[in-house]
Amino acid sequence: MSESPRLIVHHLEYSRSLRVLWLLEELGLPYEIKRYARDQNFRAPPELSAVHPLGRSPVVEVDGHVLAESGAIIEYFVERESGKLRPQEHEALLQYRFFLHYAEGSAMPPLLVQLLVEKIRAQKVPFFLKPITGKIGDGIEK
Ligand SMILES: N[C@@H](CCC(=O)N[C@@H](CS)C(=O)NCC(=O)O)C(=O)O
Repeated sequence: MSESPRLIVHHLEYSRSLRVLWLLEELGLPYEIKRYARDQNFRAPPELSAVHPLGRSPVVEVDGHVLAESGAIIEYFVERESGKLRPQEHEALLQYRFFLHYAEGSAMPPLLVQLLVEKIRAQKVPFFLKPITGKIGDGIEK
């Protein structure tokens, strides 16, 4: 009996690599997970940069490649599995492609800005600086 090839998901906690794990579950593909904890600044640890120069998650090792970018990883597996999960009908295919790109292209940037604003607001600063950090947050949010 032949063993299935090794597929490793480099999974950072609280991250987009959940998308890849979800996809692999839907496709029924066996995989291993290497877990990474975020540091005190909520950043990825340096070990991830040793796997891929972007130093971000998700990263997947598969078929002799090291793949990064969640959208590219998703396309790789959908194509590799003979288009499983990709709609055939034209309108549905347009929607599929729209949402694949919408996630990173349009949905994530404002969410990241919101995260940044919340971090600025939560920053511990002397009380007389609070109005200033508040104004910075308001200014970015506009
Ligand atoms: N556009 C990339 C974004 C990758 C990315 O920024 N991942 C975040 C987690 S959701 C990360 O690794 N952050 C840790 C850091 O930047 O230090 C993708 O879709 O894979």
